[in-house]
Amino acid sequence: MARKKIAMIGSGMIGGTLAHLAAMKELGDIVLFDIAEGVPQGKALDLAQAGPPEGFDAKLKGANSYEEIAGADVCIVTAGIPRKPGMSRDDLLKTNLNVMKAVGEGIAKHAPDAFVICITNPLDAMVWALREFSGLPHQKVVGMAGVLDSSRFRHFLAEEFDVSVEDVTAFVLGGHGDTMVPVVEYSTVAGIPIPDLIKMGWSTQERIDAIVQRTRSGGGEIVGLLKTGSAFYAPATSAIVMAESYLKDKKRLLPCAAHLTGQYGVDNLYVGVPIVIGANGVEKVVEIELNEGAAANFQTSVDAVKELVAACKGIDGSL
Ligand code: TXD
Repeated sequence: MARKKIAMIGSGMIGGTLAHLAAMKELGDIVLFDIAEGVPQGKALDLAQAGPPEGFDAKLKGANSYEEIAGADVCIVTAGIPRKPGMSRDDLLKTNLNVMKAVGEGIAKHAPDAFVICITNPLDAMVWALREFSGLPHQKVVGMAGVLDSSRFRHFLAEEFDVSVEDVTAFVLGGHGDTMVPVVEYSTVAGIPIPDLIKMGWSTQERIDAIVQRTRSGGGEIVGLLKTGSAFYAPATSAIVMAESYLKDKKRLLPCAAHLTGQYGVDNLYVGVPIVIGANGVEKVVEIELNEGAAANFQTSVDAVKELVAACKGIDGSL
């Protein structure tokens, strides 16, 4: 069986980490693409030299031309500028929208059969725009945010309950950002829902509320600490989980920004919902029942995404 080809569009902090993880997991041969000259080539060479001690076989190549991504099975897009301290995700809109245009056209021309995972912020608007610019089928273009947001939630919950992260499942819906909706009722420790754990005295509503709040501003907390740039280890790992589910047809049920066509009462918008990712891309959008509070929060989140998409249309008349 020939090796798969994975293209990282953007070879910055997340792009480099993605390449490292993909190589370590032997998901395929890797192309690191960037507009910065030397950076993708340098990272590719450095990572290739990590192969012998680790024992992975993967070809790594750096590129400044889209021709090099030809025939990629998966493209993971991080191209753009990251959020700086004090900068909101929405400030990034204009610059990154232009980047999505170039990337969308490059993928359409050279890797039209790829499964595309967008990471660039503001995520829900960028993945929508990337899909529009690329013209790829909607089920082949998704955004990564929910896996990361739910990982943050799981981490905080595992710490709170002093149990393994493996046994904590968590659900986060909605847009990436301050309007994300962590669903406490669907979050569990080994199947025991959090509200039951509160009744059992494992935690209190106040402490869980604080964890929810910390999850919502999880990205900002890291930006504030790093001062130059944003989180990259957990975002890269989260996107690799999605890529792996596609490449291995694992059919994992993951919260991702997916194109909705009426589900949750939303039409033609990318919002974070549970989906099944398999060999066909998005194979199912899972519509779970939301309680009143979660439904209201979800709506706020949808409205925020709608606003961003409207702003994109205002900036680029072709959208
Ligand atoms: O959950 C999530 N979705 C996110 C999103 C979590 C964390 C960070 N998130 C966003 O990912 C962040 O706000 C950024 O928009 C992206 C990428 O973050 P990263 O930390 O990797 O940013 P870097 O290190 O600045 O890398 C971006 C690279 C950099 O090397 C630029 O030279 C390159 O993108 N770049 C381009 N590459 C190709 N084509 C174009 N046009 C281009 N413009 C910049």
